[in-house]
Amino acid sequence: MPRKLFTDLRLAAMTPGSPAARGGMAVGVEAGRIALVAPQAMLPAEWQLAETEDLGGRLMTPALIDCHTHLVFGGHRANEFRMRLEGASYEEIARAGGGIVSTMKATRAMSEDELVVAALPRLDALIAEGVATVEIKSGYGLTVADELKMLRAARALGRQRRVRVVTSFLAAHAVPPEYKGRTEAYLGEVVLPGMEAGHADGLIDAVDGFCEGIAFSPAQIGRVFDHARKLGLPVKLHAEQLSNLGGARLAASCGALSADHLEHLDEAGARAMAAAGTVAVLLPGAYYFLRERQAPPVAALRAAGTRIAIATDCNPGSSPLSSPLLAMNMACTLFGLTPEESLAGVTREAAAALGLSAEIGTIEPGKRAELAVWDVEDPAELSYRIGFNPLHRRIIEA
Ligand code: DI6
Ligand code: FE
Repeated sequence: MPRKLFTDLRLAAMTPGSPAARGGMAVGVEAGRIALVAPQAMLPAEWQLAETEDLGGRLMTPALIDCHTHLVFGGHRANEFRMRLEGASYEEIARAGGGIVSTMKATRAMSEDELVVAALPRLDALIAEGVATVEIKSGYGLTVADELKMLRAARALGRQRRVRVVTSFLAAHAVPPEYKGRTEAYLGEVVLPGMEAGHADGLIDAVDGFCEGIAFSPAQIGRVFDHARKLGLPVKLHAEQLSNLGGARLAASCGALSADHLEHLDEAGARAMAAAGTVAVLLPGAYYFLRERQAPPVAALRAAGTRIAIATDCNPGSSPLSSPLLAMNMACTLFGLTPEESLAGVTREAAAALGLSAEIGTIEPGKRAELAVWDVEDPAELSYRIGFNPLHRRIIEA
């Protein structure tokens, strides 16, 4: 069995309690998994003859994980950006038939292949910053056929690049115009049957929803989650982004993997999430781009012991961001995370938000050999610099 040894690296292993970075380390890889993490001076005899690559003192972290994106979509919404700069709010634009529905129209008009071609440059931007796992949601098709088309495009992206794609079924993102005023019918005729069809085709890794005044109520999301439970699919939720409807508590009570956004979360919600092990996925790109004023309650999340992940939320309406490094910087500058929390948020905690903690997110024996090597000295530099990409390379051993 061929072994490969990476030497002379500063290691940010991201295991709980490990030092921020440790010099003089070696990492050994065998059969696609990490098999050895040791000080270079103490290599076991059986590793001394392994094929070796000297990384010249560079920093090694787990490959990054973008655990919340809407990477597959048609068109753009630069026009709405202009309208918001002139004073319209995101909610006003959505209620006037713009917003998610305008991207829905562009997405319905495109084929699966066209959606893949449109998404590839965004995926490549993530990969260029060290991403090896990306979550991609449906939610701009809003018919059974168009939702499945988006999910197939997401799976196809995972075959076109060396990246793990994890899909979420987000038909409960908006009510399409043909169901205006008939939300329950939309749930019964599109969301639930679409979930079944997508699940039957192996296209769905988790079920998501948008719990908000302009989208779905907690009771309606409850219906979606009940169906997911029947199919054995994990759930997650866009919650407390623009208002507090108690979505995070609902998500926690259903054992959700994550509740995401959370600007308007209260302390009870933070505690419920911590108790359920539901990860708080913070999305500073959306907060920044929508020029929100209320930041998520980071102190309450810390006090409750809620796990915190960071993601780009890459989407055309509220977060046209395809830089996880900038999301990390914004998590620090806008939300007050430490650089260590921010790095954990795109590695260990992002893995937890996808239910993949046993496979990825830290550098320790048994985990997948999915690594990022950076031309920086201190891991805090990854959050500190703006608009600069210090990635040396990704290492993905299959
Ligand atoms: N919250 C968001 O920020 C994105 N979806 C969601 O539920 C925005 C999606 C869009 O505006 O296109
Ligand atoms: Fe989102």
